[in-house]
Amino acid sequence: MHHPILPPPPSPTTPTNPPRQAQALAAMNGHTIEFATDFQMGVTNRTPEFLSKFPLGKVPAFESADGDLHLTEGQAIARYAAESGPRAAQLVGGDAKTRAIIEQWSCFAEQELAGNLLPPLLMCVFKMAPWDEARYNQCVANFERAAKRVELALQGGRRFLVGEEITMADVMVVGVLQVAARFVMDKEMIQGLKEVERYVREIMEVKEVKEAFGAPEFCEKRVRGG
Ligand SMILES: N[C@@H](CCC(=O)N[C@@H](CS)C(=O)NCC(=O)O)C(=O)O
Repeated sequence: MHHPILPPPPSPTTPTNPPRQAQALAAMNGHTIEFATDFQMGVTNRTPEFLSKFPLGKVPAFESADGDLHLTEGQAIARYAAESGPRAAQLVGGDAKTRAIIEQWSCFAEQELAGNLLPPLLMCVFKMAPWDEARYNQCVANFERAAKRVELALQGGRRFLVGEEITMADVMVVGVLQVAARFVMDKEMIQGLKEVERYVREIMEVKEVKEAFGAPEFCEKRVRGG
């Protein structure tokens, strides 16, 4: 059903998760996302054909099978995958209040979790940004504060962020947390995030999530630069 123009799926260890999150959500609805295998960053996304569909030249970028829909912004692509199929009401919510809460977690995953995780990864893993200790410390502190918010939501052994079944909220949040676990959410930080650790492990056991993200890995010590 989906024929997106997307870069090849990033490995589960890269922070560019939106294609993986969409892949898991599409699979829950019985669909497969086809990834472009010949995508070359900085080349394919500069071609007139790509720019005519996606003027900003950014990825992830998605084209529907009928060619009628062109989307960028990972969150919107994931939402379309979640809404396209029999489990739509479960994944995005069956009423306005539930939909708003699930949307809140999706925004939170992108802005509070991914937004604070990305700068340290760009500095220390991808070496695409210069080392800046003050910024690194601030981002890690902001990330930890956001992760504590997830910890609070999971108190009492809750398995899902919203309701009693997996939703898009879990896929979006765990999509970022599992990358954080590999690089930033280390032994020291996880001491205060025991429910988060359990939750990430449990959600990553869900078949479609496991197929998209692989097995969870928790680092001993967070990456650093300098
Ligand atoms: N807000 C967008 C960000 C997408 C984005 O910044 N993509 C980068 C790669 S991770 C890109 O395509 N850069 C190419 C460019 O800036 O020309 C999303 O969440 O999908």
